[in-house]
Amino acid sequence: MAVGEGVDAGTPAARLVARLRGRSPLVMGVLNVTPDSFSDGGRFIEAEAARTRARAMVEEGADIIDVGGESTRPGADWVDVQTERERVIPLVEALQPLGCPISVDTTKAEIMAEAAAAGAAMINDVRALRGEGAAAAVAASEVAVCLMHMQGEPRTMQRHPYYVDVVGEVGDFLAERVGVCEQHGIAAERIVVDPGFGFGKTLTHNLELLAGLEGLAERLGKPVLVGMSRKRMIGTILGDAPLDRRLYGSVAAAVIAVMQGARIVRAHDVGATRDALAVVNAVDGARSERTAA
Ligand code: YH5
Repeated sequence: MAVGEGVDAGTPAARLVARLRGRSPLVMGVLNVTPDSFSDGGRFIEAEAARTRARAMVEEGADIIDVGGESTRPGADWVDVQTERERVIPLVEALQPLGCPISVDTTKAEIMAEAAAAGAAMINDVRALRGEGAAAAVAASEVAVCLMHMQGEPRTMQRHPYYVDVVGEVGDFLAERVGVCEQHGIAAERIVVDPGFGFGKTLTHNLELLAGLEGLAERLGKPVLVGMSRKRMIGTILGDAPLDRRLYGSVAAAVIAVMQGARIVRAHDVGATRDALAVVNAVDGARSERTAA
């Protein structure tokens, strides 16, 4: 094999896009780099803590690390470009030696371009590249992109979520965004879609989306990413369980999603999620053997 060939060849983005063509589920570990208002540790301590956490997630089997410097939780505040740049770009560079593809959770075109140049493999955009210049920034790079559905804006989206047919409307939106991306010259194989659990949705909407995920995946013909880990939908199902009591419910939701065709699970608890998905994947392997026989 010539130098530069083989499974490890190419840029992080090209290697991730190659894995998206496969069948096995991937775990995306959540790495939050928004400073919490209670610790005034300073930039260096924060960066060191983020690297330690990333290393631990890789050891637990993360296939992708999702770095987010712009909080998108319900009610969260807007972060300016310079603050987000300082939080995210040095970290993308510092995480390259881990050899794990890095995804950057951002809605800003400047951050997208700089993250791609710093070695990111994926842009994870909760606004599905609707921001000014975002689609062009992704098109000018070779990163994969996750297009997420959101109704409304993070600050207010949970006030009055409303749909006539949530699965149909989320599918229409994602199909339209896939079209826009392809018109910008983003190759079809680089695109991942996400129904956006909890982003402008009631518990009933989230459950309808999860129940209808297989149809959504078939309709869109793209790898589906899901993020339900520790979210309120899990807490509510469990009788208002606090964040630290949502692990088993989150893992169950991940299993249900992957059994219906989801390919990437965004999760805080990487080891637990990876083990659960290994079981789903083993059964899928046996099913393929039976249908091939
Ligand atoms: C997602 O679904 N979610 S950030 C509230 C929580 C717990 C977790 C109250 N970025 C997604 O993780 N990107 C986020 O408890 C995402 N898909 C994609 N692609 C929100 C989050 C969270 C919010």
